[in-house]
Amino acid sequence: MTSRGKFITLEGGEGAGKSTLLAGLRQHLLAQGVDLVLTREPGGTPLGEAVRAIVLDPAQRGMCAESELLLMFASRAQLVRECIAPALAAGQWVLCDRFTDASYAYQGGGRGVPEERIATLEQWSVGELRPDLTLLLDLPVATGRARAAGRGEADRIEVEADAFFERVRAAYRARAAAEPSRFRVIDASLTPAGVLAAAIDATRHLFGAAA
Ligand code: Z5A
Repeated sequence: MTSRGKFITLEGGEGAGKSTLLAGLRQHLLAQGVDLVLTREPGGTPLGEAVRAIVLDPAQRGMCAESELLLMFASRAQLVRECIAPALAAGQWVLCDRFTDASYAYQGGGRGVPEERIATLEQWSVGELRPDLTLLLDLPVATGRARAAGRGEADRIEVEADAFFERVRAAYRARAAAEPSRFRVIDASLTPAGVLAAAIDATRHLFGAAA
């Protein structure tokens, strides 16, 4: 019988270095012989990528918090059914750039949507699926924003004020503190090599453990 693969998610604020880490961690896991699927949220499926275009579109500035949250979960419900659950069931590992913790941080912490509402949507669209490991790249807001600043036009979420991103960061940290066995908080102000080394260290316990 094929044992379930491992599910790893990357989280953090703007410019924290998730994409940079994803590339390095991908190389490492492939070198370990892991059969790996890379994906992201919002996105990862044709439907999810269409949702991503809408939620990041600066022209959608009138989007209310509830619509934003529901769109994130529409993308997620599709991604779980079309990609993540089948891959894990086939024994593949899944490395996902953001997952449900982002909704708690951005729509919960950032926008003020009550946590119970997010939990209801999580139960409905994700069921019992949770990551085996969540790497939280933690960085002062100003540092992350400075890193992201050189990338051209800001998307609809990136134009939010610093106070919004401070609430997002606090919500992420609170989630990590509440679930220390799932989260590994990584100091994202380290060099890219330092961040990767910390992430590799955090994945060690996933190898060889029966699913
Ligand atoms: N969102 C939401 O609201 N609710 C949800 O449920 C979900 C998402 C799932 C899209 O996310 C948006 O959707 C996001 C949250 C929201 N909005 N915001 N803001 P995304 O993940 O696609 O976009 P992002 O958060 O804006 O990621 P990013 O800004 O692209 O950052 P990153 O991937 O974490 O960083 P990076 O591209 O690897 O690095 C940024 C720059 O820093 C780049 O020049 C690097 O070369 C540099 N860098 C990276 N690492 C380092 C280190 N260690 N030192 C120095 N410089 C570094």
